[in-house]
Amino acid sequence: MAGTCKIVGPSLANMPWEDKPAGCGEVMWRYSANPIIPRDLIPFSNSIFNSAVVPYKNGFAGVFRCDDKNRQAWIHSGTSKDGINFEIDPEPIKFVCDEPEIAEYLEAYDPRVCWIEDRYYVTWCNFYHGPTIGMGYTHDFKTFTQIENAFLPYNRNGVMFPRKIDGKYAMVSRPSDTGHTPFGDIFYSESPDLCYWGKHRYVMGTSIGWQSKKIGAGPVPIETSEGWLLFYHGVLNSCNGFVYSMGAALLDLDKPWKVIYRTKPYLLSPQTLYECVGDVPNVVFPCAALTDADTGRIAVYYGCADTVTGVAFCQLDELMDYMKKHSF
Ligand code: BMA
Repeated sequence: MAGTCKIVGPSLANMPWEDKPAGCGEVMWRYSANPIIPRDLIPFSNSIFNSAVVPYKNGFAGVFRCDDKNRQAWIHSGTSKDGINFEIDPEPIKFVCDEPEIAEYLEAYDPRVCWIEDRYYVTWCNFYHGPTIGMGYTHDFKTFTQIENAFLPYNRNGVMFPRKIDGKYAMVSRPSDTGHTPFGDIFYSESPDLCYWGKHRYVMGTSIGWQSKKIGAGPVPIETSEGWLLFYHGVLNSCNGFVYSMGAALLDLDKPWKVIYRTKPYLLSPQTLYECVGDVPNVVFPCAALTDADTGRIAVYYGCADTVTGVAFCQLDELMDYMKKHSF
């Protein structure tokens, strides 16, 4: 059961969950039947990976990155009764948008979904003369409305906070470049209206080892009694290419650009066959988390080797203890 640090949010008794296997000494453990979404779940997909899942009605819904057999990236809507078995719309999301200037797009990838007040906001890596943060919202995962891109190109990994902070919408993002971006730090920005973003603050940058090349925010930050829990990806530039792993940081509740803890070791790195072998080998890329406030249970959805989707679990108390012992 939950201990001293509490998740601030609703209970989620029906969340997909498995207890830690006997003998597992890690803070995070994988779902036993990973990957949960195969690359070919819909007819024209090459791969289904960096995707976002949220609680919806009595089950779950989400926005999924599906690269097609032209090898173009699109985002698709989907639903699930149990958070493990998904039905994904074979057609990409077509946003309703009254601004033709931004409505045409070449690709869309790495979605995050965030419930704020009365709707689900979607952020994704959009193309507007280079990668930037696309934004839209839905009430029902059927009709999606596109609003203004949050930032100028080049930017990736735009992740909203699930409530206003100091009266403003809040987002973390990772300014980047046109290509595979051999650098990258996380910044915080705020907006009064989801159109104009500013008051940019530096949150954290690269560090040693697994997070030495670039970092980027993962799932929507989880509000806890001790701070915002942010899972993020970190990249190592090995002699065989980039290696993407997952860590976590705890950010100040009122000033989220202030980092309280940050894991020095990774929490999950590519070690299984489906994480090490695929279209882009050695990638663990978290994009969503489900939480149960009653028990402190957390399920993280992550892309595996840019090919399939997996789930890993942890317990808030155990993670907090670990972060306190293994932070910079
Ligand atoms: C990043 C993004 C992700 C991808 C990762 C590993 O730059 O493009 O979509 O999962 O690279 O290839």
